[in-house]
Amino acid sequence: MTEARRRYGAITLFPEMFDSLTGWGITGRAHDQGLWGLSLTNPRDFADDRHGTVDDRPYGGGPGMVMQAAVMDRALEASRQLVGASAKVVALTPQGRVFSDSLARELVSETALIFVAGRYEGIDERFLEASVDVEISVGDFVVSGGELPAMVVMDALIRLLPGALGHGGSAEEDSFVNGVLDWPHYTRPETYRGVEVPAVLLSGDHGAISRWRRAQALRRTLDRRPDLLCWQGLSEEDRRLLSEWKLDD
Ligand code: 9D3
Repeated sequence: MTEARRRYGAITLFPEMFDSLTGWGITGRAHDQGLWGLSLTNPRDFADDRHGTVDDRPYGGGPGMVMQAAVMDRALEASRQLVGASAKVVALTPQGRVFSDSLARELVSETALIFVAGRYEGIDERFLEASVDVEISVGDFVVSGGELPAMVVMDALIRLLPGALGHGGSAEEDSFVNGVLDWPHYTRPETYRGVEVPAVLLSGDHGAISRWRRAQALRRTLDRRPDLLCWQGLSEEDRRLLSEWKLDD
């Protein structure tokens, strides 16, 4: 049994932004290979009036505008026609569950997903309550709309599709999976601005190189992201590498 093609939909006032996902890099190649497809729906096409109005002033007052529930529901109905009636609906909102590797692994198991990207101050809560399965935030910072967050989430899912990374890569080796950051990388020249590549990497001793890389990864995780380090997951060898901490390398 081969993995089913993923069908993704996006509801957005700026559908052209998603060209960067279909057109470039790993996600673009996976798209060309037919691993995933994207259907775009613009709420503007489902406005009540001839001007394409999709927003209105917030009840209770205050700044900004709110995307109307009825417009969003008509756009969602149209997207379901394209993506499939059973698609789960993901809205990108600053109030959502913070995105993570584990949420990516949950979502990639869905064959069909519709991503709703808001603009202005947000989307009418009645649409979110009635029609959205999960709200996702990409972190505790503010961006100008849901499009870039939707593309971040979609990129993370597409990388997990079998075949998307080609032969060189494995999604299992990526950081956050095993709770350890990457080790430092070097390429030619051997000396750059007076800084030499660590000698062990030129030694040809593959055992020593593996131990050095693992030690660097563990130390950098402890140093920069101690919240990630999963102590129970460490081997005896890992514990020894960490205890041999030296300031000079
Ligand atoms: C004054 C309250 N602001 C909420 C934090 C208003 C507001 C700012 C920015 C409302 C919406 C937005 C647009 N951002 C998103 O739609 C968004 C987002 C984000 O800003 N940060 C992290 N994840 C996400 S997902 C969607």
